Amino acid sequence: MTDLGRLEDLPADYVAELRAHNLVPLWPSLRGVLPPKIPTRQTQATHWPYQTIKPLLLRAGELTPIEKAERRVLVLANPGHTLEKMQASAAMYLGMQLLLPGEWAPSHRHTPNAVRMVVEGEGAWTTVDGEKCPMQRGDLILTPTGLWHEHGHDGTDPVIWLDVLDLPLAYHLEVSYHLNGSRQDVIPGRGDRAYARGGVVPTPVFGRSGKRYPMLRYPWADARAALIALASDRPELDAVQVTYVNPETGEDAENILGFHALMLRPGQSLKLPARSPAVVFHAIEGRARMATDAQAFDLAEADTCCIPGYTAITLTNTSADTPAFFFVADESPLHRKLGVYEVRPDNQPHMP
Ligand code: GTQ
Repeated sequence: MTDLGRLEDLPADYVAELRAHNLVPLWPSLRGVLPPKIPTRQTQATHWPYQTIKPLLLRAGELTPIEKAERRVLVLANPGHTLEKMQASAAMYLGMQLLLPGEWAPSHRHTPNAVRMVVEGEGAWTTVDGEKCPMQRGDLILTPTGLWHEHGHDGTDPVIWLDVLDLPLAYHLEVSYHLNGSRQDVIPGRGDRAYARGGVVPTPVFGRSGKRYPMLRYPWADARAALIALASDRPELDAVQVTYVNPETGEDAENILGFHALMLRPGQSLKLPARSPAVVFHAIEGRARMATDAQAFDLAEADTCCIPGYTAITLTNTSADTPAFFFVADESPLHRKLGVYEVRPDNQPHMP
């Protein structure tokens, strides 16, 4: 590859004149923006242990009343992007949110898509678009773009959940904003009950709901049962994984980020090929050793980590007698829509 001309090779007065006219020569920066074979990634493999987050989040509960926070969240910020950017990867934002008994996080809606993965505690609920979704550990609750949502808590102990948003993307695209609303009227009916059986969807005489988001709550009990059935029916299957989809269309549950649940059999070591999207793993039950070519760490129960794109991953269940279950969030729907989704089983470029 020929070396391209540098900025220093140009006369200073020429560069100054270009700049004065808001012009920049491409060639000194061409390799920077189009690097050979593999993109430059700011995202660093980062591990956020729950035992570190939890006491600090409970402290936030003492320091800042909900009225002063609106959403009491500690953001899981990737140092590779600088902490101020509050992003886990190029498109993903992660936050750990605390709601104390009796508190209410008022109704709002915004352009970024969000989901909640419930980590700990009983008695909280999120009302989304009029549907009151109970929050139990491991449940996935969607709050897609534009839908009103508010959180409340009728239980006796703190409730903590993980928020995953495509906020960095929306912010970068200059489309991120919110609207405040008033307490929603709860409309009877629950998508997680109506769509409780895969392959069987409600069909009133005049046709299906046609709703873009017919199912807002995905109970952990059902996803877990699906994984256990899959593992026992398909002993040869390496990646025991399910994807959270729209039960009417089979498409990804949300437009930008993809959501999955993954099971590792006792003692299983799973090799995941390098893929273009960054990935977030959150341990719902059990634990695992997470390894890339560059580093390794142990994910304990309720821990969360982020791995940059184009990175091969080996996940090992360190328990010899119990399965481990993970919530997985990634940027794959976005990459597919953009036509840049790529798998590199041999670590070589496979440009689509
Ligand atoms: O619960 O609606 O972590 O609006 C960031 C922004 C949570 C929420 C976050 C939000 C929310």
